[in-house]
Amino acid sequence: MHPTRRTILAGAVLALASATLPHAMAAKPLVIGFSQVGAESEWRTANTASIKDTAKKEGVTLKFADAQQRQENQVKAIRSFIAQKVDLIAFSPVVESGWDTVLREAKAAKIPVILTDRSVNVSDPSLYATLIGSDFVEEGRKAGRWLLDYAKKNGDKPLNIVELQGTVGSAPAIDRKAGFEEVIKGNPKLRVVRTQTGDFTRAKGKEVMEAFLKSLGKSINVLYAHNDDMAIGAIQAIEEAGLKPGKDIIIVSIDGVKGAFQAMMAGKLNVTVECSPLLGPQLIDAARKVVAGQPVEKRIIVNEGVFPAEVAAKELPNRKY
Ligand code: GZL
Repeated sequence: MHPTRRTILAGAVLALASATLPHAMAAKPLVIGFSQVGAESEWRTANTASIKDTAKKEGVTLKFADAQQRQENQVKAIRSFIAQKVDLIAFSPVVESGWDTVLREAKAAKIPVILTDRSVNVSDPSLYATLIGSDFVEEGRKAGRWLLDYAKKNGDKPLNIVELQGTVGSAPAIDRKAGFEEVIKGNPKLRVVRTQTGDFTRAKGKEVMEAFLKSLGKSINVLYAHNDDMAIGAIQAIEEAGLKPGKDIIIVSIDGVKGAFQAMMAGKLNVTVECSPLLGPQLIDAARKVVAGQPVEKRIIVNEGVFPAEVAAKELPNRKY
């Protein structure tokens, strides 16, 4: 074949290949295995929706597993993601401890891990790439500061506080308790007289508040709940006991879900400290960077506010969860 003709033909083949190549070699969608704590609260429902919606919008293949608040189910899910050779594993650890073994298996399989929402206690911090979530100690401090201010404005009389803790061993329960105590220890008239877990659910929050009321009755002045769902459950118990939530018993809570704003508008809750569940966009962004071998911050903090009852009606229309 004449050289010129051969050159033209080669050029045509190259042009055809390069026209089809991008399509044929289009990056395959990112595959993320996500193990979720469960569906225990309004907050969790909004967190799951944020992650699923963002994955869908971003063309990410999400393999999603609900652990029903059991660590063994999360470990099983992570092992299944390893077997499926996903590109990245992400999870919200139901409790802080007991993750070293399975995270070492992920590392051995060269699958990066991202923590969302809650942290873990591991011997080797390289077992996860980053933690995306709130500062729970600061959320506890904010709750404590609001109560200090309330006490000062109300004659600084002694206040008996009952506390509904989150899931035993979980980062939010440990840290929200620590932050709150750190602040209220500054006023000896504020005393936590009972503290027990309500496992972040409305049902358990109501059940434990009933027990508090049975043993302490009208001597309870304040309820500090580690999340709005337990506070809303407790509100039902307080009303069934013939007392006025938000008045006979001041209620301080955390999350900032719509149910809390509605309770504040009804005068039954006094303040909620925001804890944003809308972590989907930050998770997908960090996942793409980690898989591409780009550096990410070891700790990505979500910034949040405090919403007292006075602003509830104005703020509710702006709430996204
Ligand atoms: C906080 C999250 C907690 C919420 C609860 O980031 O882990 O778990 O405060 C949820 O509502 O159940």
